[in-house]
Amino acid sequence: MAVDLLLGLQWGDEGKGKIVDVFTSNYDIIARFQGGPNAGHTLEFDGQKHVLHTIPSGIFHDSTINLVGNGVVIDPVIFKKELQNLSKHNIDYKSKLLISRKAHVILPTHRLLDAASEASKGKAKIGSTLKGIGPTYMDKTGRNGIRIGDLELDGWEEKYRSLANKHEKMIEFYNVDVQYNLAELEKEFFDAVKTLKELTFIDSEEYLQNAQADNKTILAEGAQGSLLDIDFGTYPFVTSSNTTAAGACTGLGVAPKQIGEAFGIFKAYTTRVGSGPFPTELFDEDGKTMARVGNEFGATTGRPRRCGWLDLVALKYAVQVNGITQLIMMKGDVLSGFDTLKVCTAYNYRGEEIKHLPYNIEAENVTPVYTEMKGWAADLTGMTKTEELPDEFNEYVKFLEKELEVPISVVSVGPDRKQTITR
Ligand code: 2SA
Ligand code: MG
Repeated sequence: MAVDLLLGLQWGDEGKGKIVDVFTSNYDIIARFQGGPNAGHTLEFDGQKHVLHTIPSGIFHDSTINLVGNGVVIDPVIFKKELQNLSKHNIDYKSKLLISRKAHVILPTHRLLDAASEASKGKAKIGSTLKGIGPTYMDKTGRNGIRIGDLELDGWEEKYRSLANKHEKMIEFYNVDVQYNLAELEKEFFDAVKTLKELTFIDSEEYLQNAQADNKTILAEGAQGSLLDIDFGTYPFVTSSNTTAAGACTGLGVAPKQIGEAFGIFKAYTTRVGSGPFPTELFDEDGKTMARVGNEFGATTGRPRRCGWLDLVALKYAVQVNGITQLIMMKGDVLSGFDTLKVCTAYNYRGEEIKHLPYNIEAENVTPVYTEMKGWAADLTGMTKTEELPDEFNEYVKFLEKELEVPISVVSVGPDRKQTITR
C-alpha cells in the first residue's frame, strides 16, 4: 500500500491534528516525519481538548500504531510530559508508540542556544518557539548530534558531556543575557531519558517497508506548514526542517514512488505566528475578529497568531511544491458574519501584477490584489451535510477549487471531530 501524506499548506496551525485524528480510522499507522515539540497539534472530542507536540495524532485510537520517524527531533523532557498527559486520560501508549533510532535528541543546551541565538538577533529574531529546534538540526547536519539509538549504547553520556560543554562555550560567545542552571536542567533531562527508554525504539524505515509489504495503510503527518519549509518557505523566517512532501521521504525512509494521496490542509483565511513576511496580514478589526472567533493563539507557546485574508498565490505555490491531490479547508465557520470576503489572487510587485511567489516577499515589495466575494451570515458549526451549507460558502469553495485546480474534498466547520463534512 502507498503512504499518504497530510501536509499543512500555509504557515502551520491549519488543523492537521484534528484531521489526522478524523482520518485515523482509515489507517493502521500514523507517522510523524519532521519537526519536534515546536508543533502544537490540537484535537477535540467528547468535550475534551488535547494538544500533542511530538506524539502523532493517531494516539487516541485503540488499534493505531504511532511512529515518530527519523526526521523528527525529540526533547525527552517534553516527550515525558506528553506521556504523562496521555496516562491521565488512560491511554495505554506503550503498545502503540514507536520511535525511530535515527531521530535526533534535543538537549537542554539546544534550547538555551535557541534562546541565545534569538536574543542576539534583536528585532530581526525569527520568533522561534524556543524549543531548541534550529540548534538540534544544526548538530544533525553538522554531524554532531545524539540520536535516540545512541541512548541504548554505552558511553553516550560522554558524547553528551562534550557536546554540552561545546554548547556552553557557544552560549558564552553569543554574549547575551541567558540565565540557566544546567545542573537542574540536566537532572530533568536524564530522568526523562529514563522514561523515554521504556518505549520501543526501532529501525523505522525497515518497519515501514515491512508494513507496506503487509498491506498496512500509512499516513504521514506533517508539522508546521509549507511556507515554513527550510528550502521553500519564507527564509530565514522558517523552521529548520523540510515540511513539504519530500520531507516525508527523507524523514521516514519512504521512496517517492511509494507516496499515494497528498492531502493538503489550509485555513479559509491565513495565520502566522512568529516573525516574517505575510502579504495579506490585517491590522484592522477584520483581523482582530478572525483572531478572536478563530481563537488564534499558539498551541505550544500561547503567542497570539497574526491573521489575514486567504492568499491564493502562496497557497497555489504550496499545492505545486507538494503535488497535492486533495484539499481540506478548515475553519470556514470563522468567516461567518463577514459581509464581504477577500481572497488574494495576485500580487502587485514593483509596479507589476504577478501570480507567483517572488524571491523577496517582504511587505515593501508586495501588495496583495484581492478578488471580493459575498460572505454568509449563518453559523456553520452545527451543520453536518453539504446541502445545509450556505450558497455563498459553496461559491467560496468552488472559486478556490477553480483557482487551485485541486478538489476540496473535506471542509471543517468547528474544532470537534464531528464538525467535519465530506464533499
Ligand atoms: P522553530 O521553533 O525554530 O521551529 O521556529 C521557527 C519558525 O517556525 C514557526 N513555527 C510554527 N508556526 C506555527 N505553528 C507552530 N506550532 C505551534 C502552534 C507554535 C506556537 O501549533 O501554535 O505555539 O507558537 C510552529 N512551530 C514553529 C515559528 O513561529 C517560527 O516562525
Ligand atoms: Mg499548531
